[in-house]
Amino acid sequence: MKRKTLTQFLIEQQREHAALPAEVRLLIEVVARACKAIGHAVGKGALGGVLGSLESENVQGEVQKKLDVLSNEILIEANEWGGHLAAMASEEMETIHRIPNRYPKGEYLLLFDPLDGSSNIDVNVSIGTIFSVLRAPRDSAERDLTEQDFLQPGSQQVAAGYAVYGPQTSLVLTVGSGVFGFTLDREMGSWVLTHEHIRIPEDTREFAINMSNMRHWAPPVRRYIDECLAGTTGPRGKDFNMRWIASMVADVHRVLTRGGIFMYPWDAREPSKPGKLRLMYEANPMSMLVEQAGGAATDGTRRILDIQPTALHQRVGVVLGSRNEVELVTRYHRE
Ligand code: AHM
Ligand code: MG
Repeated sequence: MKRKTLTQFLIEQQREHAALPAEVRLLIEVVARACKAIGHAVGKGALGGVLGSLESENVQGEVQKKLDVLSNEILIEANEWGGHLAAMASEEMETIHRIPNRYPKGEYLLLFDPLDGSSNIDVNVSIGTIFSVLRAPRDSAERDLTEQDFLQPGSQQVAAGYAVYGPQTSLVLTVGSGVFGFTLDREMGSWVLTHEHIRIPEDTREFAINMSNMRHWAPPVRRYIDECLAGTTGPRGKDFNMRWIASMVADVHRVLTRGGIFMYPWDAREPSKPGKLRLMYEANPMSMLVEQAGGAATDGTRRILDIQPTALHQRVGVVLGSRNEVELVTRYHRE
C-alpha cells in the first residue's frame, strides 16, 4: 500500500480546497516538525535530564515542569522565522509573543498549549501538544499586535490539532474539511496518514470526568453522572464505563477514536472560575476537531466555538464528544 505523508496530504488539501492557503500549509508543517522534536525530548525522559519541575510558575500560578518550558521554546523557535505568523500565544507565556522585527511577518496567529497533561509527564503517561490557528487582522503588518487581536471566537479558527506522545506519536488535524490522523514513522521521521475522516459515534457508553470532584459539581453534572452510574436498571437503561487519563489530549484522542463524552465542568472548588481548562488553546481547538468529526462541544449551556473570548488565558467549562450525550448534559443544564 502506498503511504501518504502529511506533506502530500496538505498539498492535496490545498488543491482540492482552494481555501487552504499555502501559508497555512507551511505553518502546519512547521508545527508538526516542532511536535516531532517535543516527542523526541519526551521520549528521552530521565535520560535527557528533562523530567521534574523548575522554580518558576506560569501565569496561571502553576509550577512549570522542565518539559513545559522546553516544549514552549521548541514551538517558538520553530515558528518565529518562517514568515507565516504575525504573533503567537501560549499557556506558558503571560502575554503574546510578537514576531521579532528581523523576520518577516505573516497573516496568521498561532496559539498553543505546548505540553498538556503536565501531571503525567514524570509518570510516563501520555501527554500532548494542542494548537489553534487564527487569522491576524488585516492591518497587522502596519502595527504591533496586542492580546485583543487574539480574542476571536473558536468558530474563526482556520486549523486546529494536537499531537499525542504515547505508545505511538500521533498528530490529529483539521483544516475545516474533516479530521485526519497521522502516525509518526519513527525510523523515517515522517508523519504518515493512518486515519482518514475520523467520525465520533453519536452514542456512547463511556464517560471521562475526574470523579474526585463529585462533591463540588453543579446539580446537572451530578444528575448526568448519577444516571450513568445507575446502569441497566437506571433511567439510561445501560451500563457505562469510565476512563480518566488526566491528559486532555489523551482523553479526547480516545473520544475521537471510539466515542465517549469528556467533561471538565465548572465546580465549586473555585466558584469564580468557569472551569479548569483554557478556552483559547485547549477548549477551542478540541471543540473544532470534535465538531469536524460529527461530535458536539459546549460549556454546559453554550456552544464553545460561539464564545466571544474576553481574555487570552480565560477558562471555560468543557463538555465534548458523542453528540447525543453532550446534548443530554446541555439539556440538563438548561432545565
Ligand atoms: P495542564 O494544562 O496544566 O496540563 O492542565 C490541563 C489538564 C488536562 O489535560 C486534563 O484534562 C486536566 O488538566 C486534568 O486535571 P485533574 O488533574 O484535575 O484531573
Ligand atoms: Mg495544559
